[in-house]
Amino acid sequence: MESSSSPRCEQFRHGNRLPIALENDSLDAYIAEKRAGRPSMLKPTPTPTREMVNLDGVWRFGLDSRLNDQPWKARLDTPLEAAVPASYNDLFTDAEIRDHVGWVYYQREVRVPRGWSGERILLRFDAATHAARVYVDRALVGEHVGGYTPFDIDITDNVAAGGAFRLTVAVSGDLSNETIPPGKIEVGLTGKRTQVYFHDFYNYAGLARSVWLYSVPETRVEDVTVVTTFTGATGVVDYRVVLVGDAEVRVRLRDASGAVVAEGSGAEGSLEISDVVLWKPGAPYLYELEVEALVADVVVDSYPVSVGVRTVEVRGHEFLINGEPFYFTGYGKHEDTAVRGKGHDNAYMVHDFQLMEWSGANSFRTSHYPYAEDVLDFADRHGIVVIDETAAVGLNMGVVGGLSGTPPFPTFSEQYAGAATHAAHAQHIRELIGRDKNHPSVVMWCIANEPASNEDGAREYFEPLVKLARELDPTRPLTYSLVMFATFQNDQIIDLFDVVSMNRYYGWYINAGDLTTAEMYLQGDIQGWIDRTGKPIMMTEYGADTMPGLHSVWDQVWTEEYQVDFLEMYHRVFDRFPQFVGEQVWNFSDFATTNGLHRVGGNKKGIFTRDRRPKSAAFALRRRWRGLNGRKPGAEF
Ligand code: ADA
Repeated sequence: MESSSSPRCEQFRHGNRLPIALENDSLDAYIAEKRAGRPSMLKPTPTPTREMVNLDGVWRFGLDSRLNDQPWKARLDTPLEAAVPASYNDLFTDAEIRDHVGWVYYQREVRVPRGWSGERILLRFDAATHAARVYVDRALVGEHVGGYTPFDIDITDNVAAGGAFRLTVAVSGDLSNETIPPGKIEVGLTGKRTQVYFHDFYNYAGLARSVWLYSVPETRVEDVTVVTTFTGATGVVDYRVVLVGDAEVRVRLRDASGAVVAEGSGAEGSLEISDVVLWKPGAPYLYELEVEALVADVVVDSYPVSVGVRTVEVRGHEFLINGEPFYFTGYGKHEDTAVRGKGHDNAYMVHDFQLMEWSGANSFRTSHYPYAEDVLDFADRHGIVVIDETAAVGLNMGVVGGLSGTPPFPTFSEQYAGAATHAAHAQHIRELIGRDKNHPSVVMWCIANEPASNEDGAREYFEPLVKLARELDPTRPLTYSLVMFATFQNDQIIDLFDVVSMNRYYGWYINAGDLTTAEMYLQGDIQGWIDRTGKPIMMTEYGADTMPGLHSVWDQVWTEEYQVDFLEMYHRVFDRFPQFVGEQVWNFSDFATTNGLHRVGGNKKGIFTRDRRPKSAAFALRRRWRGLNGRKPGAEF
C-alpha cells in the first residue's frame, strides 16, 4: 500500500488534481484503496481461450470544470462527444477545451458478452495520456499514470457476463515536475491555469489509442519473454513464461508456413531451430511461439508470441545486427496528424512506412515517447529497425536558458527533476521494456531525449536508471540523445551508455545560413566524441525548418534548397568517419507544437509536410539512401 507521501500519492496532490471532493474519506485512503491499473505486458489478442471487444468509437465527453461533482456517478451531462482513439485537443473549435488543464471525462455504455461467465473480465487501455482514473458505474476501479504505455484493470467483480455497465474514464493531460515528461502549471493574473512544458511538440492528451474489453481464463499465461540467438544455421529461442494459477506449460514454435519447427515444455527453456531463417532489416522473417497452459492435460489458455530470430551487438565502434555492421538511415518521427493529434491511425501508419521505404530509410526513433504497439508490430513484419524511446523529454533546464544552455537553476534538483521525477522515469523504463521486449525490430533503448547530461547531478540521476534498464533487458544496447550543449568535453554520463547519439543543429540554431562554418564545427564535434569514447557514433537529429515552395539561389534558411544543402553537408561529414553508424533526420514530417515565434504553424523540419507531401529534401535522401540496405554510404560493397 502506498503511503500518502509516496511519489504517486504526492503526484495526485500536485499537477494531477483529484477529480472529486472526497466525501468522508481522506486523500490517503482514497489513493491507497484504488486498485492500480496494472501495466499490461501481453497485448490482448483473440485465441481459442481469449475474446475481445473493441470499445473504440464516439464517447460522451466533458471537462471537469463544466460537469457536476463526481460526474461518473451518472450519465455525463454534456452535449459533447469525442472520438476514440484520438487526442481530444484538436477535435473541438473551443480553445478552452484544446488547452484545458485538469481532467476530462469520457463515457460510454459497455455490454459484457454472455459467454464470458467464469472468465476474468478486464479493461485494457492501449494508452491514456498522461494519467487516467477508470470508473465502472459508480465505482473507481483503477488508475494509471504515464501517457504512452498500456494498462489493464480486472473488473470481474464489478460486472456480470451478459450485463451492461457504464464506463467512465477521467483523463488528465497535466504535467508537473513529478511526471515524465515533466512540466509545470502556471496560474495567471486572471486565475487561468496554463500548462507549461519544456519539449517542442504539442502536449496532446486523451484516449489516443484503443480501448478494449477482454476475457482471460482464471488460470492463464500472464507474460512471455523471448531472447533469440543463432550459431551458424541453428537458431536458439530462449523463452520464459509467467503464469497466473497452477498449470503446466507447453510451447510450440511454428515457422511462417505454420509448420512446427521446435517444441518444449516447462515455464522456461530453450528451443533450437535448424536451418533458421533470420529476421533481418529489410528482410523480416517471423516465427510464432504458441504458449499453452495445461491443467490435467487440458489446454486452459493459449497465447501466441511473434518471434524474429536476430542478434544485436555493439562491438568497438560498430553496431552489429546478426553479426553484420548496420548503418541506420531514417528519421526521428512523431505520432502526429491533423485533427487526431497523437491518435493512432492505421492509414497514416501504412503510408508513413511506405514513405520511409520509398526514401530508403531502414529505421526510425520513437521520438519522444513509446509509440503504439501496432507500429512496432508493423516494423517487425516489414523489417524496419527501431530505436525505442521513453517519454523522458525536457529533462533540461538549460533549454530555458536559450542557446547559451545556462539553466536558471539546476535541472537535477527537487526544484525540477527530483526524486519523484526519477521514480516516474524508472516506471516509464519498466513499462517500455516490459511492453516492447519481444520485438525483433527494437534494437536499442533510448532512455531520454536531450537530458542535461552536462550538468552536475546527471550521473546520480542516470546511473540507477541505466542499471535498471540493463537488469530488465541485458540484450539490447542503451543510448540517450545528446543535446547540443552537451559536448565531448562536458558530458558526464556517456560512459554509462553504448552508443553516442547526437542531436546537432550547426547551420540552424547556430551558424544559420553559414554551412561552411557549420561544417567545421560538426567535423570537430564528431571527432571529439570519437576520440573520447571509441563507441559507435550516430546522429539522431539534424535538420532545418523548411517552408515547402520557398526557394532561393542563395543559402536562405527556410527554403527547400537550404534543407537539401544542409543535409548534404552533414552527409559529407558523416562519410569521413568509419565510426559513424547512422543518420536519422529530424523530422520525418512537420508536426504540431505550442505557439512560438520560431514556429510557423508548428515545427517545419519535416522532410514531408504534415499531410505527407515530399519536400525537395525527400528526393535528395532517396538518392542517397536507396540501395544501401544497411551498409554505410560509400562503403566498399
Ligand atoms: C530538439 C528536440 C526535437 C526538436 C528539435 C528542433 O533537438 O529533440 O524534439 O524540438 O530540437 O526542431 O528544434
